[in-house]
Amino acid sequence: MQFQDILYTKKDGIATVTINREEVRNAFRTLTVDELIAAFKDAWWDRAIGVVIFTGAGDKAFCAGGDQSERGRSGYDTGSVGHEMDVETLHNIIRNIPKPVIAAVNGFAIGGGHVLHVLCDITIAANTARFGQTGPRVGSFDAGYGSAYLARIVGEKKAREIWYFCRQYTAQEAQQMGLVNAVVPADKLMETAEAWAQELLQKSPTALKFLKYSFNADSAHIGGISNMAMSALELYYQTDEALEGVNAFMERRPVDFSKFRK
Ligand code: 2NE
Repeated sequence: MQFQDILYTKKDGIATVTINREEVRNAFRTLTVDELIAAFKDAWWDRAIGVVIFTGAGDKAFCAGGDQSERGRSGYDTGSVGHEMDVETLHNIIRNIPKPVIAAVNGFAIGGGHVLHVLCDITIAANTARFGQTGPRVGSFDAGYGSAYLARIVGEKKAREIWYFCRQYTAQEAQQMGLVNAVVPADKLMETAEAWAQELLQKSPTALKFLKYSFNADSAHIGGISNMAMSALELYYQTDEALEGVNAFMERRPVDFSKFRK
């Protein structure tokens, strides 16, 4: 398969999906999301594949979320793809692919990039990784899986802190709050992810599939919240308030939301 924004390889039962936009800390644009969906679909149907590893190119970032240079009043630029950014389908495919997905977080997992690792079955972090949400700072939110499912993992208080304050957390802090399964030296990240994947390949694929689906079933109602949240986000992006957030980031200036307080 030919891709522009991602790398996709398959070897010894493991599919590796890599966001390849290092120059923007692996932020995703509309095309990136489409390519990620295509790669996950391929891994879904390939009977030789038992586990997917999801990572980012380089040593700085797993993913810095949506590409803010492509964001305007009508949301993310449709680019060459011709339709709106379909993050919701990407979230659903990571959740529903009947095979474990391991996030190998090699740097920043921030904003929508943080949500992507949260949705993976397992997260292994480099000791250099940093985690956090930025929505309320850049005029965005992911009030579906990004918030409600995150709260299941780290608890309500911590999830609210993560979203409201937009702080960054180290890999060690992330492990303490149950957000990652293991922290390893950066130069051992991929070999550790592959070793965990190999271990999973020794297990019954059908048992793993039913376990994944049973874990999912317990939080499936969050899908409805996601539908609502993504639709609300489209409307929010049209406002001056949301534009102030993205413009401040792109102009490298402090953000000023004071006039939007009600
Ligand atoms: C990721 C982070 C913390 C990295 O900081 P640092 O200091 O290591 O790098 P720097 O200088 O900020 O970034 C390096 C280059 O990458 C670009 C920057 O503009 C910069 O470009 P140049 O100055 O070299 O030309 N870059 C980084 N992230 C980008 C992004 N998301 N879009 C476009 N360009 C980006 C720091 O860069 C950071 O905080 N990035 C922004 C994170 C963010 O706010 N993401 C969007 C959240 S909203 C979202 O993802 C979303 C959603 O909420 C709902 C649906 C869909 C998406």
